[in-house]
Amino acid sequence: EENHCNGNSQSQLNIPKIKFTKLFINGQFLDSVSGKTLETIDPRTGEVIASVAAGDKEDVDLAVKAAREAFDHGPWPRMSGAERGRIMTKLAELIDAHVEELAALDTIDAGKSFHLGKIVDIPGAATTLRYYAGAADKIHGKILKMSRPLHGYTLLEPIGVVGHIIPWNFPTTMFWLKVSPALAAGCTMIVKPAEQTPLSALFYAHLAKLAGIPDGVLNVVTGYGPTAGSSIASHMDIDKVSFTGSTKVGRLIMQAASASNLKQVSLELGGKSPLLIFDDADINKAVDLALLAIFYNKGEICVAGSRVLVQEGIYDEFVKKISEKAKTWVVGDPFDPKVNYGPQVDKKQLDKILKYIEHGKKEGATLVTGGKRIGEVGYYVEPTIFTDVKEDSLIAQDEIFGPVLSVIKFNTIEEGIRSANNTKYGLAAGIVTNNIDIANTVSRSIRAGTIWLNCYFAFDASCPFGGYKASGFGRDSGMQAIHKYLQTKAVVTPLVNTPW
Ligand code: TXE
Repeated sequence: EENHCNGNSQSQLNIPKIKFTKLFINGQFLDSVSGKTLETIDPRTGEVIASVAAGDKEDVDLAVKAAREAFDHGPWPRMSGAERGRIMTKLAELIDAHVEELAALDTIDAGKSFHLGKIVDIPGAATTLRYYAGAADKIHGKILKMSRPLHGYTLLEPIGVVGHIIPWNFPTTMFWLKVSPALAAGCTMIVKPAEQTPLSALFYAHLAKLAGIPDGVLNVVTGYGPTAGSSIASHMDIDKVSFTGSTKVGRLIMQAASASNLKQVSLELGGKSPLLIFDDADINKAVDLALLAIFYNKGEICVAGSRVLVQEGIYDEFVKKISEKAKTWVVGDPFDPKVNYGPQVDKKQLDKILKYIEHGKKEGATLVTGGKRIGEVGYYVEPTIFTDVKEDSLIAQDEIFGPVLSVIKFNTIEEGIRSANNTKYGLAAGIVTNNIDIANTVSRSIRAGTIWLNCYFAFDASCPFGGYKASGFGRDSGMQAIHKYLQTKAVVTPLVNTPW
């Protein structure tokens, strides 16, 4: 238990000066029309960091007007892809120049590790931007091979005004995974960050202006989901909404899109991703991978390996080792480089996690380590592991979105596959084995958008990312993501002497 320290020591020292708290519309920082604000909270202490403008329908309307004007008449969709790429590359350089400050904003806003922010999240955002900057001048249609004497070709055109609604668990990564391909495609956009984590998004708006992104191309409307968020989903002049968040809100977004202007929708939703560990695995490596898969970012990650399925032959030894090793994970102030993870994002998530832990106990699973809140200040939860979990129980089916692992036993390969697929979700899966036949068979048999073989969280800008089943549809990341923000136009003309 000595590894679990409370996170409120010296917390005030690490709070950077908050420079941007207003909506960013048409290249200007503005108060909300209503004058309303929302308070963003430091999850290390529960204290208010800053009051940020709370946008609502009127503000979304202004942002959409600016984005529509920029799309219909502005330079962004009309300039060459190479020129868009040049500006995006400049923006990536500005992000690199502000790594510490940006990482600190995400740490105080979301309780994320400052160290990982500096080496993963923030530089990763610049990498994403550069990837799409390089793609911006390689977007083109095809010549068609027609069966009649016709000449046909396709044009890929930007889809128009995009609304991005993003969550709080990766404020930086999510922002750039959505914004970068949309910028490359020549779209204009409105981003609504989560109400828990508005700070870095506003800083990015400022950097975008410095880099030379024209006014109206990238607007940021901070605010709550049912007000600002739903105004985006039901707006009559937004052409596409790209959402990452809960399955519950994903359904609302689709309904709103359907009931308004039939805007296109892509959804990246929850998960209950399995990590399958086979008898032949190196058990120590498997234990470390399983711990990383569930406890990275305090379990607040859509692809968390929240179900570890272990084959019978190594099950007992695995359980013994993982419950011991979990105790070496250090929970505390996310600014401390020795700390593995910090507080959950807010009181609501903390309460949700603790409720599921109680459920797990009642359902008869064995709690082998953790299970409690740490301290009374901040929203810290112990690394928690349940074993002998029944695959149909609530803790094995619901997305807990916290540091709570279910360990489940399986016998044959077929049973492992069946158990892995026994979920409404299909975002990711991990497989640990050195047997190539098992690796290939299981990879093909699991209905999920990403399979990590002998690794986990192996993300890359070039790698398509998204869900099967109730984890949503559409792909962020990779070249596929650009096509979310494009549409195809076919142009056809008769060849000379074609009888028409
Ligand atoms: O998500 P919401 P919450 C899951 C995770 C978590 C649970 C609840 O299980 O515990 O969802 O989290 C905006 N119209 N994930 O309540 O509400 C909201 O303002 C339009 C997994 O925070 O879905 C925010 O910007 N927008 C997920 C965004 O939706 C609305 C990451 C996400 O918030 C809206 C986050 C509405 N009616 C949570 N209501 C992942 N896939 O990684 C809310 N929003």
